[in-house]
Parts: sequence; C-alpha cells; structure tokens
Amino acid sequence: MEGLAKFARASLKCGKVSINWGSTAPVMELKPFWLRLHDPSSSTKNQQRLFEMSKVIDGTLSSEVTNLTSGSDGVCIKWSDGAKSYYDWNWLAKQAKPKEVHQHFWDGSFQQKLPWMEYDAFSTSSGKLQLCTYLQRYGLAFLRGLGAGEGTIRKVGNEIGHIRVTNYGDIFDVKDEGVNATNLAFTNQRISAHTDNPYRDPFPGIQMLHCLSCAEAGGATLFTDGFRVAEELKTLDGDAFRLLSGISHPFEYRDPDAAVLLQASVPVIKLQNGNIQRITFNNRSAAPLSPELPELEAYYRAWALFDRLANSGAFTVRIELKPGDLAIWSNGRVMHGREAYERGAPRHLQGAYLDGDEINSTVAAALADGEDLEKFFCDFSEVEALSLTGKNA
Ligand SMILES: O=C(O)CCC(=O)C(=O)O
Ligand SMILES: [Fe+2]
Repeated sequence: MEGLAKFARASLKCGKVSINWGSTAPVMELKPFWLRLHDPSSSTKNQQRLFEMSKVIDGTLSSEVTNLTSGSDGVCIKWSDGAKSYYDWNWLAKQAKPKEVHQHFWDGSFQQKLPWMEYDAFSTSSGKLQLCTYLQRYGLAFLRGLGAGEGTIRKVGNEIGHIRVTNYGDIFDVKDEGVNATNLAFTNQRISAHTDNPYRDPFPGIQMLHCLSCAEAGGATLFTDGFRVAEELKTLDGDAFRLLSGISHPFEYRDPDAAVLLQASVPVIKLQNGNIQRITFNNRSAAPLSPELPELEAYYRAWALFDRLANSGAFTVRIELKPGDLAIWSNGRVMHGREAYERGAPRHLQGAYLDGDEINSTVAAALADGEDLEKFFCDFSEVEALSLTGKNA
C-alpha cells in the first residue's frame, strides 16, 4: 500500500476523479457522487456516516467538485457547497480491491490434508483467526485436544462466536435413542449428506460436533463440499443445475408436542450474481413441491443426481472423530453425514450452531488491518492442486 501511495496522483477527467497510482495498479475512476456519499472524513471512528445519505442524493450536500488537490497522504476535494472532504490514499486503495480469502472448492482428495488445529494452538492470539480463515477457504475445520467433557462445545463455540439457541437448545446430544428417537440423527442409522436446519430462516450458518465417545466400529463422519458438487452438476447436466438453482424447495420440521412447525423455502443451489452462495439439501425435511410444477420429474431427477454426487466417494472426506475432537463447518456450504454404527454403541457427540457472519467478521477485520492470511495455507498448496477443477478452485 505504501508503495502505491508514493507515486499516486488524482485528477479530474471527464467529470470523474481519476486516481493514477503511478504503478502497474489499474487507474481508478470514481464518480464525485460516490465520493461525497462515502466521505470518510464525515464518518465516526467505526465508519458510521455522520450525515443522511438523502442529503447527497437530493443535492443538499453537493457532489460537484470545485477544486481537487493531491498530496503525499491523499486527495482533498472542495465541493461547490463550500465543504471539503479528505480521502487518504490507503482508504482509496482499499475501495479498489476488496480483499477476501479466496474460497477453495475441494473434493475427496482433500482427505490427504485436512485443516486440523490443536486446541492449544486455537487458544493463542491468532488461533481463532486461523480457524475462521480455514472456514472461509474450505468451509470446514477441525480441533483436537478439547477433552471429552460434557458442555465443552458451549465454551468453545462462545470463544469462536456466539452459540445460536435453536429448538434443540443451545447444545444438543447426538446418541442412539433407539425406538424413542424423534430424528434420524438420534438413531444408529446411516445419514446421507445434508445441511442442517434447512427449515429455518435465518438458518444457522455454522455447525459444530464435538466427540465425547465413539463407536468401536462405524459411525464415521462424512463431509462433502456442496459448492464443489454444484459445480460438478453444472458441468454434467446444465438443466439439472438450472432446476436446482431456479426452484425454491420447501423444507419443514414439525414437533406437535412442542407446538413447533418451522418452514422455509430455498433453492438447493442458491445463486447470487451468478455465484453459488448457499447449498440447502436435506432428504428428511424436504416438504412436497407443488404437484403442479411443470418440470416435476426432471426436478426430482436433478435432486437425485445431486444426492448421488454428494454421497460419492469422489467428493467425500471421511473422519473417525475421536473423543476430544471437534468438527466445525459452514452449514450453507459443506454437507455432512455419518456411517451407520452398531446398536447401543457408546457413541456420543454434542452439537451446536453459530451464526456465520461472526466468522466472516473476524476474517474481514484482520484483512482490513492488512494481515496476511495466506500464511495459514503454506502447507495446503499440494492438496489444493489435487482438486483444481471447479472455476472457483
Ligand atoms: O451423528 C452424526 O455424526 C451426525 C448427526 C447429524 O447429522 C447432526 O447431528 O446434525
Ligand atoms: Fe445433521
């Protein structure tokens, strides 16, 4: 940034403020209206605006430049209403290219090096940031060395963000309850790849499972990068992708004893500006689509193809969680499942949810402070190269 600011110059060209960085960085062209609207010198320390936006929109605060001077620290603009605004070079450079942690879409080869952290490392000053950075890049991370104490997940969850209380409580137990089970999760049966709580709006962005004890055989946890599977679907069958991204699917959870009927509709593949933003997939809580849907059979064939891909070994990683291990993942991206295990085995996990925006906030704040987060990925270049396939990979 400092290098950029050294030779930077601003000038008025064709009604726009043109910033030439005097380097290979592309010239920025900013509309005066945008500059007045986002004037950082009329903002509080935490960048909350000190004036009403409507005053710029209706012209009460002018966005006509009468004078512009470039200095060594930034640009000063004098407006036709007599006001002055000041734009620091660093601030301007940040507007040009929002920094973000690049998402890496992974497949089954990710198994060769998964993002594990020791709990002791997580507890250091940069440990939480490292975990959140893994979650942004891969949507998945693991901690080990937590011990197997009941309720530990509550403490760890609240160290990462804030536990989201749902109809299952703040934390919930996952064990085989046999015939008393109210949910497939509370049996010893296999569970295919899914996202949790698809029937909630807002849905919990992050899910965690902490292993307190495991089955002797079976019960392994399975993860699939739903974004990677969606990319694969698009390549294999564009029509299937169109249907799963274009039709909102209703999801539902009913608990008559507790007067609960949660309902939400969302496409399996939710797009934003053409990019995959969220995956929602759950065979158990998918409510019926309208019987009148014109492409009903084609839609369900697309659903079945997505299901098949998400559960195929080519896209799945398999982890035998041991007591003291915790898996944490983005519930809008990474799908989870489990293998069946023997009835009555002492397998016991505790689960909890967090809001996803807190993870994003931790990472964004570090990037805004100019931290280099790529340092966390030094050991991942080989495994990333193995799954360099999807366009975002
Ligand atoms: O038993 C497991 O490993 C997972 C159960 C499950 O899908 C869940 O609790 O969300
Ligand atoms: Fe689940």
